[in-house]
Parts: sequence; structure tokens; C-alpha cells
Amino acid sequence: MGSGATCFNAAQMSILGWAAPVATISAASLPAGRWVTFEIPALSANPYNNLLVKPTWLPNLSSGPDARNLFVSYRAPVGCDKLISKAFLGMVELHSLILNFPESMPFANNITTLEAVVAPRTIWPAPAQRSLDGWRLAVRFVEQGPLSASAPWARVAICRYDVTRETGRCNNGLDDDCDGLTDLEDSDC
Ligand SMILES: [Ca+2]
Ligand SMILES: [Ca+2]
Repeated sequence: MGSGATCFNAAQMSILGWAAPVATISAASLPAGRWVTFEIPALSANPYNNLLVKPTWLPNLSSGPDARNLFVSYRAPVGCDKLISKAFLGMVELHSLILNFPESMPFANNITTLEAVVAPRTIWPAPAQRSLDGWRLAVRFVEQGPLSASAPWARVAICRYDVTRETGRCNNGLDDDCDGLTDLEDSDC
């Protein structure tokens, strides 16, 4: 593919049994409108390296033919990622894995999709791109340790939303649209 020597992505590594989640997230552990923060090591620095998101708040993505999980990981230039492309270096990545790919299809259970690349100190998706289609999930890349460390790390916060604007929910203590601004901090209020 010409991308140089890099690790498999977090979803692929998990299929292979080479990676395990730091935390597994579902509706039960992620109430809507609340940011939950995790520290994750670089994908190549530790086998326990990803956040595994099971979108149980979305019936269409948690069961049936479209069921899929989301893997959140951090890429830094150590180990098998020593030569990782600049486009991904120091970035948080989101990969999805379709869970029920028909066995008759080529590459069944081995299709991963890069859903997003999140830069430091940004939130994905951008507030203007909130939609009730898709994951209804926001990922904030809060901060990162030095890329030159032997075990680079990133602090990542995630939040799930059930509205695209905070309007009308301005006094509940929640960041309902997951744009990083709660109640009256939010210009929607
Ligand atoms: Ca609110
Ligand atoms: Ca908000």
C-alpha cells in the first residue's frame, strides 16, 4: 500500500488477539451528556491500548446486520509504528469493525473502517457536524505526553449525545450535545 512499516490498526490487532481494551464502553457506563475521560497508551507501546465502544444506545448498530463496534486508539512513533505516516502520527484514530459480516463474503470479520482522525485539543465531530445519524458519539483529544517517550500516552474523553443542540436543556448539568460546553456555557442556551 506504500504507507511504510506501521502496526495493524486497533480493530485488526483485536481480531488477531494482539490487543485488548483499556476499557469497554456501553450505554451503561456512558450516560448521555457526560464526558468520561481515559488515558490510553500508544497502540504500539502496550497490548492494552484501546477503548472498545459498544454502541448499545443505538439499536441499529448494536444488533443485526449493521452491528459494529468502535475502537479508539492513539498512534505514536514507537515499536511497530516507528515509521507511521505523518497523517496519523500523534493522532487519535477511530476504527469501526462490522460484527456480523456474512461468512460467505470474502474477508468476513476482517473489514475495518477508519471513521475519524482526531487531532490534539479538538473534538470530533465538530459541533456543526452533529447528527443523529451515525454513532451519536463525540471524542475529545484532551492532551498527550511527549511523542519521544518510550511509552507515549493520550488523554481522551468521550461523550454520547441524543440531541444535536443544547437548546431547551440548559439547566440539567449535562453537556447534552457533547460540544464541550454545558448548559449556559453553550451558545445554544
Ligand atoms: Ca444541558
Ligand atoms: Ca453543549
